Amino acid sequence: MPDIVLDDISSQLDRLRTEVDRALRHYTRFDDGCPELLQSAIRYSLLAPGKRLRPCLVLLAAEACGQRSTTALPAACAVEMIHAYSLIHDDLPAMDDDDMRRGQPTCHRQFDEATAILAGDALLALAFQILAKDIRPPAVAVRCLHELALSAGATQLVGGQVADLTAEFCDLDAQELVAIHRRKTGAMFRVALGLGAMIAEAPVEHIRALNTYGEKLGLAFQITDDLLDVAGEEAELGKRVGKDAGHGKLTYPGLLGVTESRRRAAALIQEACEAATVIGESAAPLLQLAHLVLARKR
Ligand code: GRG
Repeated sequence: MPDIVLDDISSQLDRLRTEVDRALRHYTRFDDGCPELLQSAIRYSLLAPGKRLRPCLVLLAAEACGQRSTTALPAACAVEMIHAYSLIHDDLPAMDDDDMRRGQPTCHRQFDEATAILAGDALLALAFQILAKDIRPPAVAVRCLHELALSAGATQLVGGQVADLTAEFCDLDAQELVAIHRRKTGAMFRVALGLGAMIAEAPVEHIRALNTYGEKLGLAFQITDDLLDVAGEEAELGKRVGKDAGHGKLTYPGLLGVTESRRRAAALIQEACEAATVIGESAAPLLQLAHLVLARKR
């Protein structure tokens, strides 16, 4: 893919990220009633410099289906809030026990464990509040609420996290690993695309196509994440580490090797792009973004 195309999507993403960050700041300006400590912890984690990939996917899906991105901005923020809550909780001592996130101390390190748990809880609730309040018409809002609740809930994000924790130090096969990541990472990507398409009131086959694109992109994203971790570990330790030594988590490179993991990521990106072509020319930015994910360095 020529560099110029990836340059185009990169500048489009910069524009969308700016819109998302402005809206996130707006939604976390609590007039009164929110304790100062809680507000600080929410804004500290949510506004930290993440890639904002999932909210950008909401906006790109809406644009691909003929809707202005601003109409989907509340849903983009809701998805980023669910993502931020999941990262705060995932970093807690009871889960991954991480000290750093997005280049800064994790929420529970910067504040304390109780505040981090409660900041995550508040973000989860705020996501649904925003969808209910700011998505129009109400019938579309209800569909979005239902889809996001499903994706963030016991059978998808939370269920995937439980399956991941339960599988620590177990010997999984590739199918089991994919099943975990389909829920843990794939579900939030899939719903990001789905919400954008629903807000644009796209025909059902376009919503389905974008859900497929989102799930495949999410799985590819997870593989590239594992590959970047291995590259980082190699640089640090001078050797390849298949399982995360601290957590006993199995990764794609640990299970399949680096070459096969790269091949799988590329195949998933290809499949994602094929799914999105149903939408037509307006899906071009989504195809470019998929290639950007494959080439990503962070
Ligand atoms: C606690 C319910 C619950 C779920 C946690 C998201 C998650 C599930 C765990 C985070 C750990 C992890 C490595 C998940 C895989 C998905 C992933 C790579 C998340 C990080 O996403 P990025 O890279 O993060 O998009 P930024 O900071 O850029 O938003």
